[in-house]
Amino acid sequence: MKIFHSEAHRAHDPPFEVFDGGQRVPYLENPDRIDRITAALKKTDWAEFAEPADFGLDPIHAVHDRDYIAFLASCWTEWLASDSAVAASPRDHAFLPATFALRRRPTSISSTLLGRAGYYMMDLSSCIVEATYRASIASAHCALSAAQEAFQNSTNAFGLCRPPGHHAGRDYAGGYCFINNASVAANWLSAKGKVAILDVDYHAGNGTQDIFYERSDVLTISIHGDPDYEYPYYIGFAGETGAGAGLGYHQNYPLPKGTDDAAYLSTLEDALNKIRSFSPQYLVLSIGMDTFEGDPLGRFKVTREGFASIGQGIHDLKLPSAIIMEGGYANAELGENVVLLLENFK
Ligand code: SP5
Ligand code: ZN
Repeated sequence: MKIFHSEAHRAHDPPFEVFDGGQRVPYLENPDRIDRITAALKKTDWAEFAEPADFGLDPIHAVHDRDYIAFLASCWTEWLASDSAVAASPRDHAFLPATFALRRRPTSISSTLLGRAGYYMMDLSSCIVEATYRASIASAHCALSAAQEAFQNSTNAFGLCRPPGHHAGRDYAGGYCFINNASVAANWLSAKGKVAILDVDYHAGNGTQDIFYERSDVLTISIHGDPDYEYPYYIGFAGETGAGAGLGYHQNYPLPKGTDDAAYLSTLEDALNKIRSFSPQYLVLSIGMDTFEGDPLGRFKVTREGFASIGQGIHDLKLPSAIIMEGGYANAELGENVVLLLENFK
């Protein structure tokens, strides 16, 4: 299986993030995650590493707001220019606003850097540093390359994306995500045929949900911790099933704390049947290993055997699949967990 990977992710390494209560903690979505996954894949005899192709910005602009992408491109340099303390020790800093826009159709978006940031960022867990923009574009190109492989060779491919993408919406960053890699890939594939996106990251794929909410040509399904107790809190509930032409083409499966393999797999079966009834030509699979019993951010109890069964169940769809890396923060087990799921698709 082709594994699309770019070293551009490595320099995107914010020194901290901010947890609830204003606690500064080391950034959990760190470069070591990719090193662990790469090391585990290199031990197999089927992983074939490749550089992503350069798709430019067009397929990214097809999903994201132009001004938002321009904001991502320039905010670090603007911040550096506006603050001498940042310029003096850039590596100790990460760019974040402290005021956030409620989406109430403002008559204008403040032109100040922090005003734009509060509009384009939804939380304190997607820190921007110098390398963030470049890493995000390369990450999207890994996803597009996997989609292209699924299309051209009717096969499965893995976009080893970092930063992840499923919390980023058309015009906002959030949850370590800046560009919605899976959505960019799915939108690109949707010009070739019907696409289903299945998101098995522990967190609700709010960005993906938002982007396709009014479309019927891309079915979106997310299985995740119930937003009644889990981030991103305000989206991902069972009653959200699409709107307008997209009504009936989105499905959330919010699950309780402590969800184990058996409970997870029975929900997955339901999701897979929904995908079968849609009869798509392609699958975009957002994988997050933060459903793992040992994950520091998750509250599910999925085991190693669980990941193997999840992979097997999804592979039974027999669809050309672009598999896209999202979250998973138990770094010591992350590589093996990815391989356990992925080896079904080799
Ligand atoms: C891609 C992805 O998995 N993003 C997840 C972003 C979650 N950020 C919210 C962090 C909330 C921290 N809560 C502290 C719980 C520690 N036990
Ligand atoms: Zn997650």
